[in-house]
Parts: sequence; C-alpha cells; structure tokens
Amino acid sequence: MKISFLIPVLNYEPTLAETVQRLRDVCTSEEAEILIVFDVTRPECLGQVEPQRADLTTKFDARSFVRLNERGFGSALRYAADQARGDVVVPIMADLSDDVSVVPAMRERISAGADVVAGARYIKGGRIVGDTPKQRLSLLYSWLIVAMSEIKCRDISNSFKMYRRDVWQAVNAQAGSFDLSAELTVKAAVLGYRVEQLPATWVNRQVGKSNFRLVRELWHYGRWAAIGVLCLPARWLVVAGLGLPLFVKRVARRRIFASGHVRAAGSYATALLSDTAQGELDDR
Ligand SMILES: Nc1nc2c(ncn2[C@@H]2O[C@H](COP(=O)(O)OP(=O)(O)OP(=O)(O)O)[C@@H](O)[C@H]2O)c(=O)[nH]1
Ligand SMILES: [Mg+2]
Repeated sequence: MKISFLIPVLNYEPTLAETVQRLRDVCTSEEAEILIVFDVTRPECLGQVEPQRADLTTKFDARSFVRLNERGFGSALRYAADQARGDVVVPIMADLSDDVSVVPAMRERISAGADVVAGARYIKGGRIVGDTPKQRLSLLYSWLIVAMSEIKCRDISNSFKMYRRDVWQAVNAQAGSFDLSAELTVKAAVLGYRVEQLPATWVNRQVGKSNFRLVRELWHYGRWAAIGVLCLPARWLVVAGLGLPLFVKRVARRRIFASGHVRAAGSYATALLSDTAQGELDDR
C-alpha cells in the first residue's frame, strides 16, 4: 500500500526540512511519496522557497508545487491530493506538530478494513504538548459532535488522518480552509465509510507563525457539525425525539385532570344529558 504524504506550506516554514526527514525515517521512497504545496503570497519568500524545493527533491525525493498569490490550507491539500498516486493520503503539517510514528499503525488499520484512520489527541494514549484555548475548543467541538451523532472519532478537527484515496475522492470536499479535515471526516461518516482512530501526540508549533484565525473559522467548522448531527443523529437523540412528544402529552393530560377542568366538564356533560333526557320524557 503506497502512501502519499501531503504537506501544505504557506510562504516559508523553517521546520519543513525536518518534517520531511521525519517522514523519510518512517517510510522509504518505495513506500511513500511526499508532495508539498507552497502557497507563496509574499514575493520575498520565493528566494528561499526555490532552493529549498530543489534540496528536498534531491535529498528526500519530494515533489513540490508552487501556487503564486493563492492560498488556503484546504485548497492546498485538495490540490496536493489531486496530484497524489498513492493508495492512501495523509496530510502532514510542516510545523512538526504531527506524530508520524503512528503512520505504520494507521496503515495496518486501513489494511484491516478502515477507510479513514484519525490520529486522535483526545483518547487514552493521545495527548497535546503545549495546550492552548484553541485546542480546548477543538476538544469541545469533537465532544459535541460525538455526543449528538454516530461519528466514532473523538478528534474530528485534527488534520493528521490517513484516508483511502478513493474515499477522499468520493467525499468530494469543498472546504478551502482549515475546516477541510472536519468536512472530510464528517462526510466520510455520513457516506457510510468506516472511520477509526488511534492515539497520537500533537505538539504545538515551536517556531514560525500560526495561520489559524479562530473567529473566521467558527462558521466554517459549524456547518460540518450541523451536517453530522442532522445526517447521523445519535441514538439517544432519536429516542428523545420520539419520546419527548409522548412525555409532554402525558404530563399535559395529568395536569389537565388535576386542574379539575375535566371533572367540571364531565359533570356539565352529565347534567346536560340528564336535562335533555328529562325534557324528552316531559314531551311524551
Ligand atoms: N499551502 C498552504 N499552506 C498553509 C496555508 N495556511 C496554513 N498552511 C500550512 O498548514 C500547516 C498548518 O498551519 P498552522 O498555521 O500551523 O495552523 P495550525 O496548526 O492550525 O495553527 P497552530 O496551532 O498555531 O500551529 C503549516 O504547514 C502551514 O504552513 C495556506 O493558505 N496554504
Ligand atoms: Mg500548526
């Protein structure tokens, strides 16, 4: 099974070479191809990017692409996946945050029948080094979706996942930004693909600059949560959805009886009926 590692880089990442080296430590060129998509929005970075591309090809057999004046984490990964030739694809961040030692175990899970294998920080054995409020929000995001849908992945927003390439293509993702990982995971589950998870350690960026803008991303992520919850509601939600109207009806009936209105209406009806019967007798 051949792997395609997809690395998005915005302008320049000082830890890119080390990221690629770590990938080559776990997979040879026969086992995996490495595709890098540089989005260069700052022209002064081209001078650094071009020699680095040549160096990465010579040393690590990495293929790279440059998009000028175009950007988007999701669109860069989708672009890389379109060039991929492997059986599975794995997005890898160039800031050394992903735990590439998990890759062989992910491959085994795919061989055993999984369609998507998530590197999960929020399950036993997984962890975060350098926690920030953003990570806590991502934990809450996955927790809410898992509680309200049937998706079996406790780390929906983490980009570090192995996807069968045909599953990636079948999902036909549209996200251009960081929410691509959530879109792929949620839609794969909705389409009935098997989503599994393995514990992974995630290390927060030590050098360079984060490109993630929280407020801008909230809406992007929200729409995939809504799709997951609407298309795959958790069993307890379905039960509650059916049970709630029955419960409300029962409570309402008890309250109406307790209020005495029913008894009053009953006595009124009895009196009315007996008056009518008496009237009929009188007429005879
Ligand atoms: N090609 C491309 N790569 C991007 C873009 N935005 C981010 N990246 C890359 O995607 C990877 C993750 O980006 P980060 O800025 O670290 O985002 P993050 O990991 O969510 O944020 P931190 O937690 O702060 O590290 C890095 O390798 C970036 O260079 C983009 O618009 N285009
Ligand atoms: Mg990062």
